[in-house]
Amino acid sequence: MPKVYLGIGTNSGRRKKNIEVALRLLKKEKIKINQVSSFFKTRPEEGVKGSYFLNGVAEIETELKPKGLLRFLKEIEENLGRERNHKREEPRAIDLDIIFYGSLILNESDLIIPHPKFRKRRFVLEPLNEIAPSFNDPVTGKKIETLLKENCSARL
Ligand code: PH2
Ligand code: MG
Ligand code: MG
Repeated sequence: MPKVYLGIGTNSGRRKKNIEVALRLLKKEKIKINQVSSFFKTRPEEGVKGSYFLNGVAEIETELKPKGLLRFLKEIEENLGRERNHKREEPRAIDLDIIFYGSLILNESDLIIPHPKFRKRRFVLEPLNEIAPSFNDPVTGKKIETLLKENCSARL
């Protein structure tokens, strides 16, 4: 089974609790959680309102195909109180994003893998570098540790 990396973010409600519940719900589907990174306190970026985020990543293995996994992640987000028509600038109890699905490259209107913005996001690269520094981004062929150095060191 491919190694799948999920970005996890929360900036409303009881953040730690939200993460615990999301991880518990993930295990209910045919999902094995291999590793979970530390969670970093980060400032909301890209115009999102509200106070600080807790951001981390998890490495999972699953028999679900990408679209099935996406559907399941949305279900968990809804279980945690996120509305279906959530506006992108509003705070969120939980946000679960597929960063990588093994070495798959997918470009569809409802799902792009690898996640199109992760290379610029320190709040993803930093925790990812903690659990998978040598993982290769299938699009650029670069390792996570390289992407982190290249894209985020100027803002250290
Ligand atoms: N997610 C976004 C936009 N901005 N900022 C932080 N710090 N953490 C996030 O997870 C995040 C964000 C879109 O989902
Ligand atoms: Mg997101
Ligand atoms: Mg999302």
